Amino acid sequence: MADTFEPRNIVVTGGCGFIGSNFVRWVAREHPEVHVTVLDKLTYAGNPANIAGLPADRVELVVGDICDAGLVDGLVAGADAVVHYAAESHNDNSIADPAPFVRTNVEGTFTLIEACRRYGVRYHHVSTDEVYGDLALDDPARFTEETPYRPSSPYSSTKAASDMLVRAWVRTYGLAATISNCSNNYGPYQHVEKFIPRQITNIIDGVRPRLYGDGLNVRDWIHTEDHSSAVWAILTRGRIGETYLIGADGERSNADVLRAILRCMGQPEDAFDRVRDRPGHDRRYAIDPTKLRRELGWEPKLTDFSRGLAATVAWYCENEDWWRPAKEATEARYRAQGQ
Ligand code: NAD
Ligand code: TDX
Repeated sequence: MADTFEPRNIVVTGGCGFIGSNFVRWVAREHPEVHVTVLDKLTYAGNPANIAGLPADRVELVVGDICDAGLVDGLVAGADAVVHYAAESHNDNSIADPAPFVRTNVEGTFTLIEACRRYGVRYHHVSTDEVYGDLALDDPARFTEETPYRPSSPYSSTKAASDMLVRAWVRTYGLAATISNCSNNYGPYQHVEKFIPRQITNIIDGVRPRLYGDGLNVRDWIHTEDHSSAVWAILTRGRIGETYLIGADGERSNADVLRAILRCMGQPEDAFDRVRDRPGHDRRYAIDPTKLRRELGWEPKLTDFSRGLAATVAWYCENEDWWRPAKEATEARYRAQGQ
């Protein structure tokens, strides 16, 4: 399907994080006509190495805070579109210290949409399925665009708040915005605090993986490449003011994912420890992506989870230089939480 909006200059916030950097590399590969300005504060989760080696005339990094209205104004004024990935993204951190989540996720979004409103710039808001709360394991339902918001954690409540700001700006000011709510991403460049990279790197280090609670919680996994193609489809062909759910029919329990990692790495399937559960731990997420598929003709490509997981394991085995510097501090934080 042909793109109906053809941006040439886009600002990608959080483009040095996991999903943002995968999107930047995807755009550089698939759309060489597009210039990308990455705006990233380089928090503990941001790493310029994630976008290193891309053509300097097409991808530029500006180090700064999305809450800095003056900086944001200058960048947005010269752009056709803003794709907003920057966030504090980790649930466990939000439970330990919610303050940066409110600031970056709520105030940061406010700063960006104000600038987009001022300059009439197209805005795409990257959000999460966690805004819908959770489902019971035996519930036949999946989340749709009509599911009421019911966030559980400090992280997901700040993402829900940011979605609400965008919806209000669309209705009140006519902001040219779309919103996507995606399920759990996996793939290369994901921080070692997250479930899959944490367990892979623990096994590399000879440390037993850690499963929260009974491990029956279900997450709906999608490869980050498929998330990127979906965001591009929505940015260029989505209807203004609409929300699209992104998912690839990838529901799996944490215990199953962990056993698959152990198998893939030649370990016994029971070589893990159960640890203290996450407070307020959501039971199950599940996305119904019908609207995105029907309306925009989007289809995920990397739907073979075992293959994607094996490639991800191989990436962490081959890129120890990338993750090693973050590992010790991350595990120290978990130790302090009894996890
Ligand atoms: P991440 O933590 O890996 O990356 C976040 C990036 O944002 C980092 O580069 C960080 O430096 C930057 N950042 C943080 N605060 C900033 C600020 N104030 N100003 C500028 N930059 C700042 O996160 P991720 O997992 O890549 O998630 C990216 C986005 O996708 C988030 O909005 C998240 O809510 C959403 N999302 C994530 C998932 C997932 O599975 N990880 C699923 C659905 C949606
Ligand atoms: O060591 C662990 N053991 C464990 O059992 C860790 C780190 C996690 N878990 C469990 C908790 C979750 O049920 O694994 C599941 C996945 O955990 P995370 O990787 O922390 O992801 P989650 O909390 O599901 O949130 C992710 O998906 C939605 C992203 O971090 C969010 O940014 C996104 O919005």
